[in-house]
Amino acid sequence: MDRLHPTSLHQLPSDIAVPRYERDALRAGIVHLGVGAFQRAHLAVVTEAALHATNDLRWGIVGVSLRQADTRDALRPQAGLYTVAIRDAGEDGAPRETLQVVGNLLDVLVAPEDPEAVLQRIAHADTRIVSLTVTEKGYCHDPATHALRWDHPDIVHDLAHAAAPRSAVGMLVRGLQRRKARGLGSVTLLSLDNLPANGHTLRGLVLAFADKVDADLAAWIVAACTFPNSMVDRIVPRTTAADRERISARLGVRDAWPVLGEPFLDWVVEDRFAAGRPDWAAGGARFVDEAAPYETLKLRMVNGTHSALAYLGAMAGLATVDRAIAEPLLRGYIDALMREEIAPTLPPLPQLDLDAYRARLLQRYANPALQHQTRQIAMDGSQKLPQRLLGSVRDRLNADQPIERLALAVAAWLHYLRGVDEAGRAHEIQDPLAGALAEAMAQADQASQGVADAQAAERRRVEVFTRLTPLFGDLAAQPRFVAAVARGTQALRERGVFGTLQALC
Ligand code: CS2
Repeated sequence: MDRLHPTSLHQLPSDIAVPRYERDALRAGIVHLGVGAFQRAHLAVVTEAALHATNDLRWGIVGVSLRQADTRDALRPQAGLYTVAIRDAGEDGAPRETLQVVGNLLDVLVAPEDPEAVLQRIAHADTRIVSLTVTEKGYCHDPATHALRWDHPDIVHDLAHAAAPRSAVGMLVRGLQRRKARGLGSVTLLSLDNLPANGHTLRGLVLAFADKVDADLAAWIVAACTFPNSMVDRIVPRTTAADRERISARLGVRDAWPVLGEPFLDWVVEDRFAAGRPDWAAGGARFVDEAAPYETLKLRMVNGTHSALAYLGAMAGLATVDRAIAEPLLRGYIDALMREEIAPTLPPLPQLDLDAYRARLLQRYANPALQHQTRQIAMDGSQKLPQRLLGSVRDRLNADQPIERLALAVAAWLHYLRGVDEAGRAHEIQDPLAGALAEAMAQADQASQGVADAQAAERRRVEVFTRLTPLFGDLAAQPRFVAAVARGTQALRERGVFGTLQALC
């Protein structure tokens, strides 16, 4: 089978969308750090729509992988072309798939192999936007305070090695340092990660690092760069070998690196671009003055319930989100969690029909064609829980409102951290703080040992565990929080996921 490539595009069936702009004339206006599946199914798709709508050829993308070479190795032989498969199910439940070949990825650089090439790209005259999807842990910060972790090995390394940064923050600052030295103009730094105030957070981290390097550089960044906040939403599960086979068969040429996504896509972004931007509205982006209310809505409703579903589902042996949400008890819990405990904490969004948003979300989770793994979402809990669940907890405690369902989601994470599901199957805890979490768990178990009363012992355990301040911050000292999480962990251990949910109804 031929490979997907500009020279094989003419062989594709006519129902598959392909780039219609002059690809050879495309310039790299965007450098994207973290060129994973999410960026290729979101930013690149919206950018492709903008290119088709305007034919403004300044907006090609150069992707950067900060760790692995696999994306570059797969996409170079395809000259950067790849397929986006949008999947859902028809009325009969059978999977449906729409394919589009995206052409705006001009190159993929692999930072560990050639950091110089990445710095040169950031400091290139064509570059107007540097965007990022490096996941929560890629920011090397304390999730509770958003402060840069000066003790993070990559940050320590990057302060000492100006020419070969490893972290996203180090790469950005050293790249901007070159821009400044070359007398190049403004640039927008655009975080597309699931962090609250993602632009603002990135700005704080970049300026902290830059200030350590050179105070003039920090001042230059303040004057030359903008950091718009944004909310991004599209479910993008990991691509499997079976996906690659199926998509290649339909294309009639082999695509080694396609991505999948749901039909839903939302992107709300602050319109503060220092050096222009593509006409992303053509791809459905919404430009606003302030993204914060949309971010809170999305992080708490979508990501908060996603994590809850992931931990409870994985512990109950439910491998995918659609199977988990098909369980009436889990669906009822997630629905009530949104309706009763999360929705009341949300900032007002006058145009939003929250009931419709909730119903739509449950429908998105039920999409059987995505096969989104609960264990994939369960990763990196220490970096996710603060903005997904703990903000809602905090708001409700302050308002003196019940937190039973939110606390159960946190308890489900603790339950999951034991590393074995309810059927005794082991799972690996993938988390940048895995070591600290295991240690906190062991200390918690030890502290509860001498306590005779089961309830008091559980409270003691949770109390000791929640002393992990980078995560829990002030919640550690909140007796109502500790007690509610302890009721959850005890119930989960004694009655399992379904027994616990039954009792909650
Ligand atoms: C998920 C998100 O993996 C996860 O943690 O909750 O990636 C989620 O699918 C997206 O944020 C949806 O927009």
